Amino acid sequence: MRLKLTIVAAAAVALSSGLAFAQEVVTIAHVGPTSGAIAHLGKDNENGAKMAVEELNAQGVVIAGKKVTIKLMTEDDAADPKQGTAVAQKLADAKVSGVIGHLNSGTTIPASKIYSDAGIPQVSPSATNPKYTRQGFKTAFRLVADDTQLGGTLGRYAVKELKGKAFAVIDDRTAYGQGVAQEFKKAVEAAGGTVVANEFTTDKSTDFNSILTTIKGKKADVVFFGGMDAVAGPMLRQMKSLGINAKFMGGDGICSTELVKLAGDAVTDNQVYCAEAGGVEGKQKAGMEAFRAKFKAKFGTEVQVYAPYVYDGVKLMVAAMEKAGSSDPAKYLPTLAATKDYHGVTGDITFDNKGDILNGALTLKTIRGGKLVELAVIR
Ligand code: ABU
Repeated sequence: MRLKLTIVAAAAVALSSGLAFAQEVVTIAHVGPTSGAIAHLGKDNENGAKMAVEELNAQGVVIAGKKVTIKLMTEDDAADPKQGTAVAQKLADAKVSGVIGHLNSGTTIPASKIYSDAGIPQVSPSATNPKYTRQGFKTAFRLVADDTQLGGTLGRYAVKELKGKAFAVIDDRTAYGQGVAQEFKKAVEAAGGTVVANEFTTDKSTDFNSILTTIKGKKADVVFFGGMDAVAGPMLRQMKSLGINAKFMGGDGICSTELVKLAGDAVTDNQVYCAEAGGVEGKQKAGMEAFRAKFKAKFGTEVQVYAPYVYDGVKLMVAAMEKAGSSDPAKYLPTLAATKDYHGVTGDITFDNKGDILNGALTLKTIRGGKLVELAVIR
């Protein structure tokens, strides 16, 4: 009873003299599409952020000699550019210390202007349209290779290794889909292939019979789709119904564990080729495997594509705050920009002067035996 009274009295004295018991809280936001057709990808990314924050708080974060708590604010942009900018404005008004996101290029690019104006560092774990880091914003960083590298590598591979001759190119009219399809086409033509059909759809479409019938008529032996897995899955099923046996290729947007489920038995082994815009080799593979196992144990699901990149994004942002001795964006931004050889689960991260990852990799994959299988890591 006496001890209890002493503690209450000490607390009262501390409060009256302005001392606070609570630890300082640093808020970092994650934004991705956690609703809509690609909610599985948004939730995958959000879970990567949750895992990083939980680990950081468990191990203890110290900024300028003081222990702080990292708080994760999570927002849904529904992969919609308008909702993306509304959420970005909300985060700027809330004065968050940093943002990890968005997932889509179509939301990341317009949101990046708002973060830049507010001076808030933004690390995208997955937006691959080159424009994102070419606007001159000092606050924009990207942890993955871009569409020039993705589309270019896939285009060359399609002609040189898959020996494709007649190509059909479809895009979903988004910043990502159009960009990656354009880069693929350029690379195919430069390598000697012929584009026999250019078609487009939307990121919400479910019926592709008309464009696939046109493509069948043009006798394409490779179909490239610039878009996301939620559209690619039904497209593959409709290709099968129409008797189109062409190879099917796409960028990182289709390179998910969900695509395998969505396409189901509509695909044959070595029919689908895609590339994740990152990858690890050699000794670093063990770290990635450990991450995947920990993620599955925690959330009960496999990693889709980019959860490890979000995880690294949160941790390297907090590492920059610790090194700079401040969570004030103006103070830790130069340290974040100077990130060099940060050892993440996605590899060693160094930013170039645009905020892009230096020497980014791609992992080429195919579907075999109902699973995504790695073929090669390419730089
Ligand atoms: N990079 C694929 C998915 C995200 C994007 O829109 O860029």
